[in-house]
Amino acid sequence: SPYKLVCYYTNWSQYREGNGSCFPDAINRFLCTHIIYSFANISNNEIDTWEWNDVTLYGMLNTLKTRNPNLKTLLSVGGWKFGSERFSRIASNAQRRRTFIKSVPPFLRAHGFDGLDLAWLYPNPRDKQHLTTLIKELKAEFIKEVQPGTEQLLLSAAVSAGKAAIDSGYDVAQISQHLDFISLMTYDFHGTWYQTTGHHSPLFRGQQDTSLYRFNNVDYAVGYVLRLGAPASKLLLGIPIFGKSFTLASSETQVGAPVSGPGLPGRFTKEEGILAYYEICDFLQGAKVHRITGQQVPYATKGNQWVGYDDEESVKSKVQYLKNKQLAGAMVWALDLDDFRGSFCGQNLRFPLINTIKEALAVA
Ligand SMILES: *[C@@H]1O[C@H](CO)[C@@H](O)[C@H](O)[C@H]1NC(C)=O
Ligand SMILES: *[C@@H]1O[C@H](CO)[C@@H](O)[C@H](O)[C@H]1NC(C)=O
Ligand SMILES: CC(=O)N[C@H]1CO[C@H](CO)[C@@H](O)[C@@H]1O
Repeated sequence: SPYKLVCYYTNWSQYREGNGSCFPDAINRFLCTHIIYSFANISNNEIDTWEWNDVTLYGMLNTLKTRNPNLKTLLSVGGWKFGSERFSRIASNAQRRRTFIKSVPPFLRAHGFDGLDLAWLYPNPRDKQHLTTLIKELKAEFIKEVQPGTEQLLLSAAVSAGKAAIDSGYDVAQISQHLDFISLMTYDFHGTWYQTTGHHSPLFRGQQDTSLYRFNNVDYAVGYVLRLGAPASKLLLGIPIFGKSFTLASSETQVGAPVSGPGLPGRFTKEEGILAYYEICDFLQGAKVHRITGQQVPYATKGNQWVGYDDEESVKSKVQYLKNKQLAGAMVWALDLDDFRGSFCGQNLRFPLINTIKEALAVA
């Protein structure tokens, strides 16, 4: 397939209980073209591990390449817990930036990674220029660092798909020039802050969406980032392997129904308002499934719980969409949220949802 399939793996999935626990050796080495390990820390302005056993896990991940030499692995730095402040401090100061940038290639090479992914969530207007400088200087360092017999390190970034966050944080045209690919996080468009049910990753604008919601869909975000100057050939469409759930406030269950808060935590992911795809497979037993007309995504309800998620049909629509737009491929968050054991979704197939994406990308 000419398309990229870039898959995140999260360092904390190892701690989920029982069959939710996911180590990198559970990953099928031919599933994705790129795997991104999230997240690394920065300490004393240098890239650093986060978990006590990260180095062991880096090793486990990178041995996947021994039987698939085409597989590329990247290390992602940042994330929500890391926050934005510390990135700001480093990126805004030439000395600190230099220290960070210098620390990256030896660290990646020592642990067998092929590149770096920046997960700065999220740069604000004061950071915009500094982010561009950071990316430009990282790329220059990667170019300088290449030795005969080694390939140039890859550089990518995860970018918000929210219009306001894009406007404040990113000089899209500038950063695109220096990045090998851009992962657009086209999900989390809807949450409890709206106090109503709604899908967090609809492909298109909904029929009832008022002006307030009109930017909150995949189609708008992709079109916007392309208009701002991101080349389609570098842009990846983010597909969530999770759903966002709500607790209903009344007997109403349609899109736009009032909610009293996030949905109940999943048995394994244990976080309110979010369910892994494999937890959704469980939830669907005895649930009512509906498709949202025009938005091409499903939601399911059971009792007072409501979840908007992606299934095989919706990911196929998204893949068709990205092909129509001639994008570079898909990014998925995250490997460990799919049915990686093949024991929850009833097909005895490991990674059913990501496999569906892979197969859809491969169809000519
Ligand atoms: C990450 O780095 C910061 C700054 O050095 C440090 O305070 C923090 O403990 C580190 N986090 C972990 C989990 O190692
Ligand atoms: C984990 O899944 C296997 C089937 O794949 C099942 O036999 C086993 O009981 C499950 N373990 C737990 C703790 O649920
Ligand atoms: C950056 C990040 O979120 N790292 C996580 C790695 O896993 C540990 C353990 O679960 C989390 O505490 C970290 O937050």
